[in-house]
Parts: sequence; structure tokens; C-alpha cells
Amino acid sequence: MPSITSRRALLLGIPALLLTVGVVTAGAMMRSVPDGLDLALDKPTAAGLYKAAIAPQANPIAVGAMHAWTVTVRTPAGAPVKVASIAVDGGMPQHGHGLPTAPQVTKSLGDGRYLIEGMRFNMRGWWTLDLAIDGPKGADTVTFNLVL
Ligand SMILES: [Cu+2]
Repeated sequence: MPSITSRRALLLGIPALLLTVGVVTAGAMMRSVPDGLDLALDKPTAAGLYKAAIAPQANPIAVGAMHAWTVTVRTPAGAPVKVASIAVDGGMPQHGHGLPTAPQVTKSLGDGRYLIEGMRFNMRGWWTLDLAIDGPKGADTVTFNLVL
């Protein structure tokens, strides 16, 4: 039968252990954002059909705040592209979850620029933003990396 003293030690020890585990886990999560991530916000699409550039309308991006982005689609030579559709997806590769909202392109701003509304990031870390672009040269995709 455990003495009162050892029981108290156990009761004090559990929170200390949980705190240690929590700090180590948080540290591991911070460290685990891969080195050398391509953080370019202006890049060719996967098959090279277009060039796409994204820009947040809020800078810096506040975690938890709904905000908009613009995406600019150009030909590889730099001419603006009038696309048929752009689908927006994304998530956190290391957490196995997608975006907490369903952002959409809501309007064309002209000159190959489009407005994406409804973006919200609900935690810090490595996010991807995936665009599926369907335009005059065909369908292509591009993935942007963001570290918040
Ligand atoms: Cu996450």
C-alpha cells in the first residue's frame, strides 16, 4: 500500500511529466518544418504551362483571421492569362489535415489577376496552397509552401 508521501510524489510527478512531454512535442513540431522548402510565391506551374504568383491581402498573415489573396496567372513568357477556372486546396502536410475553410476564386480582377476569398489558417506551421488552373493551354497545378 503506497504511503501518503509517495502518492503525493506521484501526483506531483504526473503534471511535471506531461509538461515535459508537451514542451518536447512542441519543440519537435517547430523543428520538423523541413529545411530548404521552396517558399517562392511566384513560380511555374508543375507542367510549365503557366506561371502563377500569389499575394495575401493581409500582411503579415494573422493566424485565425479570414482574409483574401490575389493570384496572377501568366504565360511562361509573362503575358496575362484569362483562365477558365482555378480550384483552391491545401493543408498541412505534417498534420494530415486540409484547409479549415473552402476558399474560392470569386472574381477576375483583370490582367490575369483573380481574387481568392475565404482563406483562413488556424495554426502556425507549414501549409501548402494548391491551385488547379484550367486555362487556354490546358490544365496544370501549382503548390505553394507557406510557413506561418
Ligand atoms: Cu495543423
